Amino acid sequence: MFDKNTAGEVAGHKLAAEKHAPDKLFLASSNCGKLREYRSLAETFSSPRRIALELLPEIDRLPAFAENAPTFAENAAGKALHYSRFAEGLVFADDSGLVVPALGKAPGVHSARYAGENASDADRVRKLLEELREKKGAARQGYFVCVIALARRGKILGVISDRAGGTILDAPRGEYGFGYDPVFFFPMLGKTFAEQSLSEKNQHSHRGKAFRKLCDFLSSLSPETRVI
Ligand code: ITT
Repeated sequence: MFDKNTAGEVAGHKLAAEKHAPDKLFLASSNCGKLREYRSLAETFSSPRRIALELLPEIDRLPAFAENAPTFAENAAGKALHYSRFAEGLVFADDSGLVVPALGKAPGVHSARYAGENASDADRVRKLLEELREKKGAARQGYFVCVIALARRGKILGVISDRAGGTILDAPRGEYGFGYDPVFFFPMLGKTFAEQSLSEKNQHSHRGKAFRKLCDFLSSLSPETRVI
């Protein structure tokens, strides 16, 4: 049995330990490209607090979330809420995509399914280039959007977003990245996202910028909110 003082000390030590423990975050995603980027981001950019990032266990066996909303924010929030019911602790989801204003904001929220349900990255890129075949100059401008939603046991704690602007080339370039990266030319570095190393892309990308905001947001939460 603890006396009152000992119990108080134990609680104090526990809180102090939790203060210094990394924030454990579960990523709810079936996209390997996103997972690779978030793993690297969590290792590199988690200052001022460390982040221990893990893929949500058994995500592929859980009931899927249907991303049918008209905005990235609604889809990200819905996904995070849905999957947070299957885990103890903090769960985040990302809804992201490429927006081309000259195509009426397509592929946009439909980026993953732009060329049909079972299409590959190469199919999606092919379709995008086909739609842009007659477009020149400013009409080939586009931007990636990333919305991250953070949830805990069926409650949204925050929704954060950022974007990265560039132009769409008329042929793929580069071996890295995923999705539309080989045709997304980022003028500041003079390369496509697929010609950039993981750390270069993470420094400038929609996902990298949104993740750094997420880290700041996490540090602003009280220790009681952060821990399981
Ligand atoms: P989860 O929902 O399981 O996370 P998903 O691939 O279905 O995986 P989204 O609904 O957010 O994810 O769709 C994002 C699509 O947008 C993705 O499949 C790519 O085609 C594209 N995309 C998003 N971020 C990208 C990036 O950094 N580089 C290239 N393409 C990207």
